Amino acid sequence: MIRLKEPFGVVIEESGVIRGAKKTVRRLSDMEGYFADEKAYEELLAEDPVVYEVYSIEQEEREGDLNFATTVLYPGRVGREFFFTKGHFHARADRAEVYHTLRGKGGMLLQTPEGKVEWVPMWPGTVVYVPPYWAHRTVNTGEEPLVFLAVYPADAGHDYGSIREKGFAKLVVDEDGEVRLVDNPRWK
Ligand code: S6P
Ligand code: ZN
Repeated sequence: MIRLKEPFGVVIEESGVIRGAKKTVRRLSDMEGYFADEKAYEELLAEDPVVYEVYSIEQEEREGDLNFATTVLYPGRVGREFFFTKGHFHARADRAEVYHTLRGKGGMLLQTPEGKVEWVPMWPGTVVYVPPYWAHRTVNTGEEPLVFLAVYPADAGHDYGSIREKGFAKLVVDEDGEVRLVDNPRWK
């Protein structure tokens, strides 16, 4: 017998908060080794700013079901590098995802397992399709929080390992007020 779930609706507040959702906070201190400029990282650690918050509504890990979550990614930089989310492959790497940008300005860095990188700009109204097998990280290149809604399979899971070790092949940096993608010296 199939056990039917009850449908529901939630409100995404102007700020991106979903009340009653599971809240995950990522401070700078949770992101050791992620930013290229280690000296700038150590300096900013004194403040230990919140880099992003995630408000997620998740189901049991079952094929066919869906999770969704908002992310509030704050503006800021570590050295020249803009604040970003950790970034991950899905544990089930063939699971896709869709992002809908609600507020702010930035973009998504996507990368294949071989290291091919794409940059997709994000601003309110844009929808980004994350194909199966692509790692994904969002970057706030603006002055306001970047807020987006992600919808992803309930059995997708997260695989942070290789991104934590090597990062993405490109860094997103501020070069005299311009947003630039430059080679990541740590990428091998
Ligand atoms: C989940 C989806 C997002 C991110 C969130 C935080 O598949 O991609 O909800 O989890 O933006 O990023 P990260 O890389 O720390 O999970
Ligand atoms: Zn994802």
